[in-house]
Amino acid sequence: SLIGSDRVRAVVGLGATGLSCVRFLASKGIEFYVVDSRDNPPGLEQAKALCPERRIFTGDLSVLETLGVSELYVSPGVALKTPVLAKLAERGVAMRGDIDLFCDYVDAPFVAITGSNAKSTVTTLVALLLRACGKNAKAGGNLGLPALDLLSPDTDFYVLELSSFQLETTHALKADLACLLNVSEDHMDRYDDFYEYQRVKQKVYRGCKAAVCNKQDILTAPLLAESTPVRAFTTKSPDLKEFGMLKNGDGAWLCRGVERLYHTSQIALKGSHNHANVLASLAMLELLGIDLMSDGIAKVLGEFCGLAHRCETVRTLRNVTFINDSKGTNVGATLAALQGLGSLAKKNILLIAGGEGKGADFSALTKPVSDFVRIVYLFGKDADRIAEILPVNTQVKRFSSLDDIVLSASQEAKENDIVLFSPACASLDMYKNYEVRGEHFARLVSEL
Ligand code: UMA
Ligand code: ADP
Repeated sequence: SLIGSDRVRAVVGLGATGLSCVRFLASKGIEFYVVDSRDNPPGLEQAKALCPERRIFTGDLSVLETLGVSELYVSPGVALKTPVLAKLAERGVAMRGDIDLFCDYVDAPFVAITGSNAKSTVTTLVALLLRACGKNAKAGGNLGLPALDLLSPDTDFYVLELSSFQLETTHALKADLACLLNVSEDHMDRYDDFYEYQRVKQKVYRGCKAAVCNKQDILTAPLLAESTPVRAFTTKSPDLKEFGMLKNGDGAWLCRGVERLYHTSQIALKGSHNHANVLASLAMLELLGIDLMSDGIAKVLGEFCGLAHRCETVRTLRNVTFINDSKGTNVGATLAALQGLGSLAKKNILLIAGGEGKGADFSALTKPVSDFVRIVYLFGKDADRIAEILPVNTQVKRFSSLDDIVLSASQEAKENDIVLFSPACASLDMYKNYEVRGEHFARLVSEL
């Protein structure tokens, strides 16, 4: 029925997502147009090999108004509020995305993971844990490999990281297991207000068969039929059936109810925010019917120390630890880094922040900065906006480049200090992406 000739389809955007849609539709023998607002989008040459050139339009989206389209596959980087798209939606044109298309065709169980932060870490960890238990698990989505490119026979589980942009264009997700990790402000340049963003994040639960939510974040609570199994995780002591932590000695036990599963000393990921991530992953595995105490799981937990640019220790020099958290592109991530690594007694963090703030409200940082940070170094487009919310007794230094900041921080750091690069902002004002920014920081630190 998807090959009906009554439907006129167009792929909007020719980046990673658009190309995956092009490949997929072409492989099914379905005809489509391709439109991108850029003159020379990244996927143009590859698209030309799969779609007649007369059906490809670049440089402007308004051509869509003349093509008689009924169904669009809109890339996540293109806002549905773009005037041409808004106008077409009003006329009844379906605004779909690659994930919607994935859901039409997927024939193995899939896990959908979203949240303002920790998506990539948890998606990767869940896939690693499933593989350690002998399952053929494929991970992708916002993580990098587009969802449609994952589809292949013999897959036991698909593990998808979904962004709010992808959820906007997904109408019938119906995941076998859905998880909303946390909700804090992000991408406020794409949403009218925080409520709109929250509503989009909640779409991950739509029609799901089982769910995992964060007990410490009410905005993640799902509204589901009583019969749908739900597991909650918390970094505090858990109730029956919940996943949580019980303090023990220098660390704590990760528990299911009162049952002790793993001690924090057995877990390579550090920081309480990362313990929350492990608990969320274990809760998901349980709902997928996996034995949580297998050797494979213990091995992965003992080895996986996180992805690059996420609270990654890049060097310890004269007893000063330099941490690259360039993926801290919003307030929630920097908050977690400060709470996860900070110590009230020591107040030993030198925080480097700034960049493109995406219209965020930075005020949630006032308290943790006051609690854990001795000096704040600011740079980038929204440095002034961050400066406004800093506590009056905090030393603040402003620089135009990261080079000068790293030099200054290395001179001012004392033994046992942590120099934390967690910008709370996107990188796009000064860098190609967060990775290039993080590599710049790591290089500067290595040259000290
Ligand atoms: N663009 C145009 N005109 C167009 C189409 C796109 O100017 O017609 C611009 C967009 O505004 C954006 C850029 O092109 O600046 C890329 O957008 P895209 O939709 O083509 O992106 P893809 O290459 O398809 O990559 C997307 C995700 N990107 C975004 O959501 C912006 C990737 O997540 C994801 O890995 C990939 O699909 C595969 O699923 C990246 C990301 O930054 C890592 N995600 C955001 C985040 O994590 O915060 C949501
Ligand atoms: P996402 O894919 O959602 O951006 P990542 O795993 O890439 O998530 O991590 C993004 C940022 O969030 C990093 O700065 C990381 O240190 C931080 N982070 C990791 N776990 C958590 C958590 N549980 N709560 C808040 N922030 C977190």
